Amino acid sequence: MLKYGVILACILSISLGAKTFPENFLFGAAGASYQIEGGWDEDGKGLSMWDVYAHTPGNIKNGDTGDIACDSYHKYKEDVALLKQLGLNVYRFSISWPRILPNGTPTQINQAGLNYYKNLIKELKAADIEPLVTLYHWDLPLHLLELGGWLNPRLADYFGDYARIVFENFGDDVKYWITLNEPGTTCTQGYEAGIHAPGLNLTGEAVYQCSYVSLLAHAKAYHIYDTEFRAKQGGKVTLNLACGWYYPQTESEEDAEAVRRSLDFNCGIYADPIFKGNWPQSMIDRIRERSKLEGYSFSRLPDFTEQEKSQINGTADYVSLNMYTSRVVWHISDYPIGPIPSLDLDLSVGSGVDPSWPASASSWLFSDPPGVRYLLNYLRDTYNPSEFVITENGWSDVGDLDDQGRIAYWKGYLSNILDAIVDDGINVIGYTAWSLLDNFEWAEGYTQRFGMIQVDFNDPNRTRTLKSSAKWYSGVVSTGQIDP
Ligand code: GOI
Repeated sequence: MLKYGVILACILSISLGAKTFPENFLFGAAGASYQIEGGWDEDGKGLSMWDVYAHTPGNIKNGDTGDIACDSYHKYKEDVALLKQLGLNVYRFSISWPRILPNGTPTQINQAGLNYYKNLIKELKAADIEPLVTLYHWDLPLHLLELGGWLNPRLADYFGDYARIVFENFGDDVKYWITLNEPGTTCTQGYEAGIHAPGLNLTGEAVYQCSYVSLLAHAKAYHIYDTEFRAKQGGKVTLNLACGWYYPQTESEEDAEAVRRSLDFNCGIYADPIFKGNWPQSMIDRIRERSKLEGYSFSRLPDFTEQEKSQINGTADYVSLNMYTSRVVWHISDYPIGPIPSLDLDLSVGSGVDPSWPASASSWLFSDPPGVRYLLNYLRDTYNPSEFVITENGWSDVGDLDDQGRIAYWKGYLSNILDAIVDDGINVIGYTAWSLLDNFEWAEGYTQRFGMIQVDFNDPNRTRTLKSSAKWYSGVVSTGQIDP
């Protein structure tokens, strides 16, 4: 009966012109090691900077940690069964660097760590679910933090050695790789704002050094894949980009400039180097100028050598885009030079939101569905990548099972993504919703929930329960249409 209903609905909607996602579109969900695995000190895993940061009192709401999280280290089979039950065909997860290399270096390889991911991938393959794997989603081995973390250019070499071990072990089964998740978030929240690990407030300086080192590390891993693995493994590698969309507050030329600067400082900072071989010109010019006025003999934004430019240029086989929200921005006439430089002073943009946008439980996240379509068009026009995967997009609330706010959000964003595909001809080949499970939301602990599946963090079993949005999303996946 239900089957005929679905067929009838399909015929009706085709005749009414409802749009359909492409035949082989990858529909899935995402998660990340520190946010879901737990098992923080099990079976030979080393410490990451997030273990230490979360264990330090005062850093995380309610003193929460990722020590157990969703316990996916033990419950991964249940996670895969849920993905399968929902009919999803791609799972985005990340590998914990210190679970495989306890001190971050190849001097010790933890077989139990390799086995965990081998088993997870085997389980996914058996369920016909494509793994989309992030090598690094913020859990840096502590030893490498002590060696300078993302401020030490040698981190690129360490990351390359780690990437090689991952490609060697899993590359036969993984065709979509992401090197680093949202380097911009680590560099701004971890080194500028100091509210993510490693908790440093080295404003206006470390943020750019961190971005520079992140790009070197990404490029190192990309070329290792290219020269040692691509021919036999045939996968794709990219750097993840977290971009928002920006609207000008007024029609003025200054506010139009503020939009361009916001795109450059937040998105172009990584997209320009990997697609065009250098920082956005607005960043080069502004940071050099302000550094000079501050008395520096060099720019706080590191210059790339010609060799580095060519090493970084062209290191994206596809775009992995995390997109959540939009901002309304306005120009601030250049901030006066002061004793403490910062990215905000360099950027000189004010920002807010449109009062009509629904607010989530996260202070920064508002729903503006058309923003994703504008952004996809902008990225296509600016960088002309061959394909896009939207690797994160999601909504936070406080965890209710009947999560109508999340459904409304995903409905709006997916409709706009579908319009971008069908009407604008943009090659979006996949979408992994953030997130499969409620999980450890970094500095917010477990106070904000992004999952389509609820996890009971008070229950030692970490019982998983489908929310309304999971059922709704499952319908989209099975019909390829937004409102079947
Ligand atoms: C992902 O990062 C991540 O990959 C996942 O692991 C994670 O679980 C998931 O998202 C969900 O969070 C109030 C201009 C205070 C400057 C409001 C505009 C600070 C600063 C709003 C807008 C926003 C998600 C910090 C990407 C960092 C939150 C990137 C989202 C800082 C604000 C702002 C605000 C602003 N971002 N992050 N911020």
